[in-house]
Amino acid sequence: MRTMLFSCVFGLLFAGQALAKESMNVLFIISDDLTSTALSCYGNTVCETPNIDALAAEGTRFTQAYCQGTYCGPSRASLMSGYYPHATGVLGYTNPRPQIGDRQTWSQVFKDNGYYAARVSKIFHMGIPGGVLIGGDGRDHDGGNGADDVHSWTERFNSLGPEWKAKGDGETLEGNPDGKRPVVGGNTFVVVEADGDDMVHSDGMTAAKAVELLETKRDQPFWLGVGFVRPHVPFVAPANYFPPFKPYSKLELPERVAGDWDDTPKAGINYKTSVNMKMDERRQRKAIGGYYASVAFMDAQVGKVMTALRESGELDNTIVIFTSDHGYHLGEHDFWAKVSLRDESAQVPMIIRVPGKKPAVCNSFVELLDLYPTVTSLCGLPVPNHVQGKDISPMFDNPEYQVRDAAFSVAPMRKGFLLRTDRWSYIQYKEDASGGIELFDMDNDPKQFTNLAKSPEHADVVAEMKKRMKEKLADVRNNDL
Ligand SMILES: [Ca+2]
Repeated sequence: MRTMLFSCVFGLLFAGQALAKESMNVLFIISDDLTSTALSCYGNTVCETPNIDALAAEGTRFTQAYCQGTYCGPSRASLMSGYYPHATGVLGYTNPRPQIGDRQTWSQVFKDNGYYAARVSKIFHMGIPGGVLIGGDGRDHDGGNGADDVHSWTERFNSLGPEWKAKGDGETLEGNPDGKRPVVGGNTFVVVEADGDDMVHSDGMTAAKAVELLETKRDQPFWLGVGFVRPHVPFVAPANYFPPFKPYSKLELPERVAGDWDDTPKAGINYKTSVNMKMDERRQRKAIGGYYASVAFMDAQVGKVMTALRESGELDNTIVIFTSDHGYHLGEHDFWAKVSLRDESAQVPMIIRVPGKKPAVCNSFVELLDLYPTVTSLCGLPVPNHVQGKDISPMFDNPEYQVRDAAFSVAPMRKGFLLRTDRWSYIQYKEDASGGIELFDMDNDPKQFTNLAKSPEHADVVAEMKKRMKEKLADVRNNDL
């Protein structure tokens, strides 16, 4: 009996050591406000993103990945906590700790299992640009750490940068029809073609810190979160990233149709439009150019981090994820920025490179919420019961594998809910849909010009999707909180 117990304990210890030595690392790179439509590996022919493309060429690129909230706060709180936004009720710009109590966040599972878990810059919500300028959410609380969760990290690092105050050629595009408004901060469309190099800016510093951490030899495996703040406004990047997009007049605006808004419920008109931003076509084209230059700058920083990972010798022992917290409108329907539940805003780029798996393109529906259980289980760690996402790891062997037939996302600011199936994009405003409904046929109308919600031939589809939405919301709220 005694011998048995001894060998049992010894066996466990030995297994534990073996696990620690063979454990895979995790490198989680998340860009802010990045739409997949701006990446060349997702088909953009103007904005070149060679470093993200290189990662896509070695990993699985997901074409139908969706965020769970279409702006920073709820999306990040959700993917890190493992709960949908309406499960925790974190619908604004805070971290989920008060709601989740002692339940583990994604990185915390790794930290609690002997990993070095660190973040560089924005992983949970952080106000941009205010938080980058002075720290935190721009109101200087929590010692410059914004809506961060201290329990998720072994170490954390912020990258303070000048944002709109960077020296260079700047212009405020939004709310500035007479051109007299100076370059301003806040959530404002501003372009700055900045003097100096990458290291002037937050993302340059973030890449440098990530490189330093990857070069540091340590005994523990790591979970490293690298948060880039571009292409979030202000569109600030070193001037050398702008020439491919100039003159701005050559940039094309997205296809538009007359009367596009006539069948859109009021809540479906995005909070930022060409009209309320007072942006003429010159300013619109420049906004696209400034966004693309910011994407190109961010892509170059991804390249630095990937080079460091390769040179560290750990590439083939590291799961690499690249994604964004939500998408972005670049003038489709005269909408700009996030919040909208149309595909441009709710769908996200997602690339996952798992050592030993063949490169692939996967068209199955996945959600940002799936990262937590998937990566945790791939690393052989226990996935907490509370987690609402699904383990998509079979997709790395079989890209046809499916875990759900619809993706779900919310825009709490508009009381909006999206259920996206292969055929339909169904959006409703308010829980009883009294704020309006949108239904788009994604096979025949992928640009979402014609709202079929009031079409008599589609009454059955609307009724069915409404029922499914009600069930989904009940399911989301059926949890241990
Ligand atoms: Ca964001």
